[in-house]
Amino acid sequence: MGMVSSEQIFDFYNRGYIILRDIFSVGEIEEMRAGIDRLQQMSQGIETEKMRNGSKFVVQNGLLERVVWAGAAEPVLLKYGRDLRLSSLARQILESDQANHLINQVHFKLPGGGFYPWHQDSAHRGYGTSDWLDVNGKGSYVQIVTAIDEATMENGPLLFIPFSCGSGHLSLPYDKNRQTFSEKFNSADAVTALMQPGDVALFGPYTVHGSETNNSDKPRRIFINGYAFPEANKKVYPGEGAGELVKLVQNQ
Ligand SMILES: O=C(O)CCC(=O)C(=O)O
Repeated sequence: MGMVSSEQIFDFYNRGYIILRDIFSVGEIEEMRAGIDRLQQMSQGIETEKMRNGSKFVVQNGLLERVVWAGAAEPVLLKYGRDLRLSSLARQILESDQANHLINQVHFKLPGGGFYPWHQDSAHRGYGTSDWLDVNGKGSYVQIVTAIDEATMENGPLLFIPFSCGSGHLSLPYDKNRQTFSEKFNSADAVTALMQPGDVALFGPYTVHGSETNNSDKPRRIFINGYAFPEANKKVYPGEGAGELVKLVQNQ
């Protein structure tokens, strides 16, 4: 028995994303949030980008934007990034009993910050370069987003374009500070992922997604883990231990 049904796996590959409710308990989210708060403390004094305690801290316009390979500086985040539930989900989606753990990252989306233009994660993985090969022909990658704070209409929730994954990699233009316009998808189709703390969204590398600026007065934090099918990735990711080949164990 797995974490998701065959219908959910179909949706993942067809619509491009699925959202699972209540995967982590209130207590577990509290533990993650405490680690994330400590990361924010650790970021003091950083103006742009800096490696600290094995993680990479990225600050934009005076706001902490993300911590890359967060589990090096805060091992509790590596523990949860490799939690049996996430590992089991990655195993079912990738149909593999091992994967490279490429992403273990926190997005802070502090008030006034956190805009992400429409994009496909295949571009970030290096699709079309020697860094990346879609070895299983189905994307070879799963992005798993755990909501730490409630995602509301005001605080820049994740937005997905359903079925945008159908044509594979779209070579969309990408400028972090500017919205992406393309005739290859219709932004009017966007679906808002309203999530509660402990909910988890899963999507593939070809799903067009993005998010707007946080217009609320509280952070909208998410914890992201990305797993790649073995041999798909050749890129060296920043962070001590990033990219390790791990066993994907099935949740009983
Ligand atoms: O934090 C966000 O809203 C954007 C997340 C994202 O683009 C991703 O996980 O690939």
